[in-house]
This record gives sequence, C-alpha cells and structure tokens, in this order.
Amino acid sequence: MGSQKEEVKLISFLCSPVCRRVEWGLRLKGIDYEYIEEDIFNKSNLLLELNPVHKKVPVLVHGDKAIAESLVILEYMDETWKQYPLLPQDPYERALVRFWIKFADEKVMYGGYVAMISIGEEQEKRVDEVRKGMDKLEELIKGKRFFGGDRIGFLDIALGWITYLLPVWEEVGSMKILDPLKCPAISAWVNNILNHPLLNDCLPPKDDLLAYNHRRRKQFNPSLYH
Ligand SMILES: N[C@@H](CCC(=O)N[C@@H](CS)C(=O)NCC(=O)O)C(=O)O
Repeated sequence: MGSQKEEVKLISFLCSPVCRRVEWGLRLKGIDYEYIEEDIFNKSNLLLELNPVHKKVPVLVHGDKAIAESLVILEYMDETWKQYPLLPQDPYERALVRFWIKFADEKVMYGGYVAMISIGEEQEKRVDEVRKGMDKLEELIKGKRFFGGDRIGFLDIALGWITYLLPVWEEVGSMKILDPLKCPAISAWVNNILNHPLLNDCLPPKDDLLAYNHRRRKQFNPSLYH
C-alpha cells in the first residue's frame, strides 16, 4: 500500500453496482484511495469535468489521469498495480473472462434490471431469459469456489452485483430469478463473496438499495406506487 506514488480517488455512487466493481478491485489490490460520493441526480462539476462524455460514475482518478467505465478501470488497475492480478495470465483465459463478462452484462445484468422495472408479460419474458443466463453461469462455476477458480478474480468482481443487488431487484420487482436448487454453485459463491471482509465492508445498506431501486421502478410504473 505504501508504495503508491500518486493519489487515487474514486468518484462513486454507493448504490451503483459498477462502482462497487472498482472499489472491490482497489481493495483486493490493497490500494489506498479517497472515496468521493457523487449525487447522480445532481451531478457535481467534478464529475462533469472528469467524465464529460458519459457524465457517469465510476471515475477513477490516478494522479492527474481520469479513467471512466468500470471494466476499463479494472483493466487499467490490473496493468498499473501488479499485486493481486485480477485477469488470468494466459491470453485465451483472458479472452474467456471477457466473453463471460460481456454475456453476463448483456443477458443477466441488463435483463435483470429491465425485469425489475417491468410488469406483466414483459417481466415474465425477461425473468425467463435471465434465469437461462443464470443457468449458463451455474455451468461455468460448477465445481469451483469462485469464477476465478480458488481465488476471486475479474469475473467474480464483474458479477459481484448478483450477491447483494439481485436479491434487492427480486424484492422490488416481486420476482424470483436465482433458484438455489437450480443454481447451488452460484448460491454457494454468493455466500463466499458476502463473507469476504474486504468486499462486504463497502456494500451499501440494503434499505438504501431498496429505496433507490423502488425509485427506478416507480419512474417506469408510477401507478404501482399510489
Ligand atoms: N458502463 C458503465 C455504466 C456507468 C453507469 O451507468 N453509471 C451510473 C450509475 S450505476 C450513472 O452514473 N448514472 C448516472 C446517469 O445515468 O446519469 C460502467 O460500467 O462504468
């Protein structure tokens, strides 16, 4: 930790799963960082200056450099700080990790979010698709403690939202996606991740997650909240 030459700052939003990715990466690598909470409903000039293209969090500031996009930030961190490598060394293994992240982001994370804000048939269709995606992830982790094997790796960080946010989405959307009987390996992984002291220590309070996600669902279905 003491060998860091330049200051590291994380512009973040507590309820954001993509911000948690970066924070988990920093923690696993033992990087000291200043945490700056952003109000994403009333964005600061700092955020607008640091990420003028998307105006979104997370942004990592390393010395005088600003980097946006959670997965890009994690790759930058892995190339900059060699301790606790997140990506595998082998190019094919790295390609597989990137493939599964893309699959999980597109099919499971995005689908899960849309299911949470949807109702009726649209929600049922989405839930079905996300469950199928989850089955694929179950096959991937079967027989392993983590997606990274016996240690937490890039994919575990990218999929980390499943451990603490999916239950909130399920509650807010009154739906069930992760069935522990169908996905026992993922369910065991959820506990392994949530029991990790470095990771569970920076998770948002469940009430904050519930309030934020209800706010999102209400935006799309105001009549449900009368
Ligand atoms: N693909 C981006 C997504 C970033 C993102 O959507 N951030 C959200 C918080 S979860 C945000 O800043 N939202 C503010 C807005 O959309 O205006 C990443 O992985 O970093």
